[in-house]
Amino acid sequence: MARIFSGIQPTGHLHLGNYLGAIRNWVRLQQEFECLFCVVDMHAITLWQEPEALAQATRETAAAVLAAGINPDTNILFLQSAVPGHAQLAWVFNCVARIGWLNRMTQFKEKAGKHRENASVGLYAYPNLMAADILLYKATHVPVGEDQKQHLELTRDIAQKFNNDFGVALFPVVEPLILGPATRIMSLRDGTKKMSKSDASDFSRINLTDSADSIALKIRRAKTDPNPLPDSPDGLEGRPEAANLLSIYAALTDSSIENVCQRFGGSPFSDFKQELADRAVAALAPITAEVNRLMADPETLDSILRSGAERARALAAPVLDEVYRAIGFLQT
Ligand code: AQP
Repeated sequence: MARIFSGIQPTGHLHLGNYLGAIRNWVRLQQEFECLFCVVDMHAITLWQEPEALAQATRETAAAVLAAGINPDTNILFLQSAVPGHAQLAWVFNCVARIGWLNRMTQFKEKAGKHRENASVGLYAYPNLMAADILLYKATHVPVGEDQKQHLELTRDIAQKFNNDFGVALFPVVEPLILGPATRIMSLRDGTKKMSKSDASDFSRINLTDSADSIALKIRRAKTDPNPLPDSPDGLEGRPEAANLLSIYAALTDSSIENVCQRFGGSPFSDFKQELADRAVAALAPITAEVNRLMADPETLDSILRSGAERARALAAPVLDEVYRAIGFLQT
């Protein structure tokens, strides 16, 4: 059976982009695939995280995944740091991947910015850890957003090089799953930047923990342009904020941008924003309520994560044994 690995970083409040671009798809995928869902706290620390905030965001992320509808009995939901195999295999991959490969990763360049020399080694080696996350379970498919496609290519290169170097057929060729119409939700303040947990402005994103009033206010304040909505997608050329709001509406209503343009063409943004806020609140309110309920019961949440980690460790152990044998590590 095809196996899926998906990760999400506990770097802040989860937002509508994480929901529409990732978690909502995971909920659908759990019907068809054997799935591992991982809160990748080790990836999170490649950039500075306040320890208390990290712990809080880790629980909140797990709670949001559960609240969105992931079943922890039929899937495995766990914390990356609770399964040592991720770090162990990542070290092996640090020795398989080439520096030239990592130098080509655009996300490192974006995240390190001008202060490259000051970036953590972890941020640079991040794609090797991501390859380890996936290959530790011999996952066959990974649902990724556009921004992660390059890292997945690298995972394939690492798997292939390992297999060639050691003359084994240990790792599968991992396939990306790019799903749904809303693979990239943009910031509400700037339609050319993706909606992100770490954006300094809370008005740039709709958090899964926002109240109905706050969602409506953020949508009312979302940047637009002075023209009315177009009646076809062609009219969205050069209007990134309008395109973003329409694609959010399309994703929330499971319809196409064409249909949304036909429905709202000629309307002022004020009318459209009201409808959009209603749709967003209707989709998110049940999730928010469930996140709050789970956050008030950390024992249950932690016990779900503990059981997930145990099951993940059991899957990882034989793969790591195979890897160690192939390399020539003595198993005493
Ligand atoms: N704006 C987005 N639109 C669609 N999908 C998105 N994802 C993230 N932002 C958007 C998808 O959510 C999943 C988990 O992402 P992540 O938390 O591992 O890392 P990220 O992509 O770096 O997310 P953020 O919110 O932008 O976090 P920070 O600010 O910490 O970097 C992935 O499948 C991602 O594609």
